[in-house]
Amino acid sequence: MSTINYSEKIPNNVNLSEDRTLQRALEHWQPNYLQWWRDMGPEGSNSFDVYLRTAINVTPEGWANFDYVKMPDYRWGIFLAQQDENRKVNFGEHKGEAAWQEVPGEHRANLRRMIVTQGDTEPASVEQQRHLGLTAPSMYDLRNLYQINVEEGRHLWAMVYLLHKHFGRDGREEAEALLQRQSGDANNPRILGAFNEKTPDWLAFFMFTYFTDRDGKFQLSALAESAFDPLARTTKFMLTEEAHHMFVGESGVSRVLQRTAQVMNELKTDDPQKVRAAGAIDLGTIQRYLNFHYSVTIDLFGADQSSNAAIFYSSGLKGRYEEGKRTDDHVLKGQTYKVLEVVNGQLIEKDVPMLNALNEVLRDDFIKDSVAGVQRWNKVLEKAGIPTRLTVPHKAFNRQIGALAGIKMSPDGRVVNEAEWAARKSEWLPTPDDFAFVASLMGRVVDPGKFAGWIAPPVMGINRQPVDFEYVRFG
Ligand code: BYC
Ligand code: FE
Ligand code: FE
Repeated sequence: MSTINYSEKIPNNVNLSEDRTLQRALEHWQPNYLQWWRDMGPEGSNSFDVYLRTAINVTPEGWANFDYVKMPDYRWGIFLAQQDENRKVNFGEHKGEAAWQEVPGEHRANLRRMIVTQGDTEPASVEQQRHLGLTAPSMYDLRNLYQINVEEGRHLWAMVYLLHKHFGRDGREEAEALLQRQSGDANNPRILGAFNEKTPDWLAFFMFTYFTDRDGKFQLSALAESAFDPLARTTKFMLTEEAHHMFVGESGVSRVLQRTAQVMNELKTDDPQKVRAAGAIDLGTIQRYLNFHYSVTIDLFGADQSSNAAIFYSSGLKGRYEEGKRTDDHVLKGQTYKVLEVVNGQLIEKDVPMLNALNEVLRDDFIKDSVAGVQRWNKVLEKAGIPTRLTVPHKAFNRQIGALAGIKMSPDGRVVNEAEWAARKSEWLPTPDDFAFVASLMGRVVDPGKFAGWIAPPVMGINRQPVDFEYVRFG
């Protein structure tokens, strides 16, 4: 079933009405979700009409419909990619067996944990971005923020559906808990580190959607290989939505750079204070934001050696990025992979069993993908004749998870002592002064076609609409 049924209370393409018990359970969760959206979703936005896309079909061709929607009326629902009746498990110890339509008892706890962890990130990001609408640099950007927020809400629905359908009472309890944990809450925080950090301003938002939504891309790609077919199908569809989130981040940072380069050229200066005085964000601040978001995001891949990761893979729960395109045996027993470790103040590489290093394998795939976009950012500077380049910091910089946690490392990969770290931290990570400066630029600019002074307009609008289209009607 590729077309989505919108006549029901919960839009879906999973024949929800044929399972009354499940339908009732989800309809019971729905008002709690809406209450969470009103309490924790985008601040002050409930009465706005927003030009949003909604899924109408799960095939790659023309799945989206664009129209004005009040966000609390957004048709959040359950959309799984089409089923392949002949799908086989393509990695691990069950390789070659038919994909599972139900959860095998022995993998129940691990699958539930993974689905809960995935689900937890989605509302967390909405909470983190809750206040950004008040300081949007344009109506175009405001609409993109809201689009991302409603889709992250839908990603929560995707995981809650799996919990309700396949995990019984435990699943229903987990679905409630997903609405109760809160980003940054000291007593009941979100599960993963990056999702308890603040997203205080739009530069942070663009870095988050570039780097952290890209963790989403890689984790969802790994889950899209799962032997548990409903998880594979739902994450496959989520990936089609993720592309836009990363686009918002990549193009957002590009536009910031474009504006900064323009100011630097006009004033013929690379002095950060002069750039700031002219109302643009200096390149040093942009690099420090990048360093922060990159390092907290690569922590999301987990410990570099993890027996969980080995079990997830061998038992068929979670594959690698683009598992199907790889030419090895897809079982990986007896193979090794290089991970980093610090011994006597020196960073060394050591070979470990690959199955235990699969978090690191996925992290390295993520790193390659991230670096490519940073090079595209550098093209903006190059074209403007600015010699400075952005770089991603060393993998061991500012890490909190795994063997590299707590090591004092410069962004260019030197192990440094406490004294050097303390002296130079403010060159490497955003400072209170950086945050205060960026915050000082954040004012609400929402007249159609108008843009804040620290960011260039986009090349084109959304859904082939002009850049000065009325993307949000405030009513
Ligand atoms: N912060 O053996 P390890 C997205 C915990 S983003 C705090 O390495 P494992 C999105 C870990 O839970 C995609 N704790 O763990 C983006 C474990 O705890 P317990 C999200 C952490 O299981 C933007 C312990 O440390 N999806 O969709 O191999 C906007 C030992 O670690 C962290 C997923 O992550 C951390 N960073 O790997 C919106 C996919 N890292 O059990 C949405 C599902 C690890 O000892 N999750 N820990 O108490 C997974 O596959 C795995 O849970 C992880 C962790 C890869 C995250
Ligand atoms: Fe998501
Ligand atoms: Fe996303």
